Amino acid sequence: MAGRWFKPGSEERPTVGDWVVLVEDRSAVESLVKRRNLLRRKQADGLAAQPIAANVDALFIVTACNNEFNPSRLERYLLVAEDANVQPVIVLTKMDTTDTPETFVDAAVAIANGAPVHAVDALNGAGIEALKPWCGPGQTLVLLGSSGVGKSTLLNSLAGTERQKTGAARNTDDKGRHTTSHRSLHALPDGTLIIDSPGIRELGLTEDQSDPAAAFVDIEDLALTCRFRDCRHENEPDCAVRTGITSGLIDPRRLANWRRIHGEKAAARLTALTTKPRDTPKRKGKLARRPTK
Ligand SMILES: Nc1nc2c(ncn2[C@@H]2O[C@H](COP(=O)(O)OP(=O)(O)O)[C@@H](O)[C@H]2O)c(=O)[nH]1
Ligand SMILES: [Mg+2]
Ligand SMILES: [Zn+2]
Repeated sequence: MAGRWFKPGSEERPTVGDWVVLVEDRSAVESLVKRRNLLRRKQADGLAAQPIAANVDALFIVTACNNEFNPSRLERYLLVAEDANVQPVIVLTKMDTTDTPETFVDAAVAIANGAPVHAVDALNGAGIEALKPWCGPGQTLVLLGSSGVGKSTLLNSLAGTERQKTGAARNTDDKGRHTTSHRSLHALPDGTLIIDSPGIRELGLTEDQSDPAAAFVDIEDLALTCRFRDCRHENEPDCAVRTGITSGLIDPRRLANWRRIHGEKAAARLTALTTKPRDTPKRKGKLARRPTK
């Protein structure tokens, strides 16, 4: 890609899943074809959004039937899918390692907002038939989830051959090493395109992304009947959300996660207001010179 591609923000740059027009001798990218959608996450510096993949038909949110399973993290992934208007599918790997995979399935269904939830043994293929409706010619899937949950293993099983190296998880904490180091797109024999990615340690949400909407529809709906429009569901009188918790309608963990995400959103707004335009080299220099504590 010519240097001019690196002048605008990273969202304007071709990313995995994009279609591009090449110059006639195919030596350079001429233009970027308009995307259908773009999955993105917040960058480590908190400023710009980082593209994950473009033109995606389904986001496979991969987690395992073990200690890695975390509903609050799943809710973040659901927001990422919602932001891009992409169909989320929750895939629970390692169902062969537990006697009670249904407890993980039930916990995922409780927060999935109707998104499909499937338990699989990614290693030996049990259960992966259920993922076939999202496969086929022209279908582009993205695998996202923590390191070691079995994303690359699932890709290999769906492909029928070893496309990606996989890593043995450490037994102590169920966390894997980062065996996959970069995003890659794989064409399967049946025409499916699968984008494998390294594990995401921390899933930051961008300013506009962190507006909990459909992923927290139960809380948002109840909030409409709080006495105050800007109710934070803390000490305000006539708070319908807190009443919902007392009556068992809302899981307190969910409200805590909703609050945390709202707090991050406020912080992101503040950053956006107090910093110069994104991606400028000047700003980066400034950050680099800031004294470390
Ligand atoms: N028993 C079992 N092991 C799995 C399953 N999925 C992945 N693994 C193992 O978990 C480890 C990490 O898998 P890997 O695909 O590299 O995870 P990734 O970091 O998400 O790509 C490997 O040792 C896999 O063999 C599964 O469904 N069942
Ligand atoms: Mg991997
Ligand atoms: Zn309230």
